[in-house]
Amino acid sequence: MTAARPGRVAVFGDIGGHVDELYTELVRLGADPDSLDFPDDLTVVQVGDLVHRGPDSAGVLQLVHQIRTDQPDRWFQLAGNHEAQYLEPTPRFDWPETLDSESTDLLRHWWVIGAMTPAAAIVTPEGEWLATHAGLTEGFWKRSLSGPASATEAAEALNAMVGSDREPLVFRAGSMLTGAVDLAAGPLWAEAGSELLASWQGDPSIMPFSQVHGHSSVIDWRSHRFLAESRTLTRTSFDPGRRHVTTRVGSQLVVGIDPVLGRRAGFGWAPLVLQRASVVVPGRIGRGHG
Ligand SMILES: [Mn+2]
Repeated sequence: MTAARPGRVAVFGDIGGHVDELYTELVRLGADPDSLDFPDDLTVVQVGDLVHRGPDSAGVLQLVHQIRTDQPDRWFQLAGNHEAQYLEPTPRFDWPETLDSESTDLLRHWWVIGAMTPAAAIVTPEGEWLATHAGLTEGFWKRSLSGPASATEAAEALNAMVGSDREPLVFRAGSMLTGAVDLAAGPLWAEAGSELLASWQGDPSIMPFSQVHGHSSVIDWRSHRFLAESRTLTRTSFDPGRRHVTTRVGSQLVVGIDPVLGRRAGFGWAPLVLQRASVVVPGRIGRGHG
């Protein structure tokens, strides 16, 4: 278990191969433009999908690898479905790009040593947040994790699946892969509106912690088309300057931060910055294999 000291925790959405966008945001947060040394109060959680789509996936991985080597325990990496393309055993999807062998080896290495995990918890004075790539659906929380009461316990249960015979559950698909809506879709695949948010609408009061996720969004930022049912949208606010979507679920929040950078980016976006926060990644150290 790793806990960084309390400070600013910047949660980055899907980078998708946009190394220049990532660099610019880190410098905006106070990282040194040359060394990328972080200011003392800054820790990063990245929710996966570092790679694919944009111009330089290998460059993104090299940048992240350099930061993590130079500054241990300042960058916590989660796995997205695009990283999972290179892990075993996972559902594969058709994608026109393939990473080079160095990039592939790095992702597999991170996974087996626990340096890239399904989940992290972020602890703040106001409460706990669970960070995953796609969000934790109510069905997965209840049936696959037995309903953990805190984000730290949820992250612990998710991360403990890796390297166990339950590991395939981490990659449980959802409608984006199968076409069929699944209110127990897994934390790397749940679709934001129809699966993640819809799953908690039966009884929103039972979601025990807030969540932050990437992967998909209840708004198409280009067309401004909404991709969720009206009872979700009435509880949702949009921050187009940062490309954040915040939905109230009972007394908790679900914040979607996938900026949908696409192939060319070229618009404003930002990580979600939580104050007086610390990151807890159960299972990250001492898992004993790899
Ligand atoms: Mn994704």
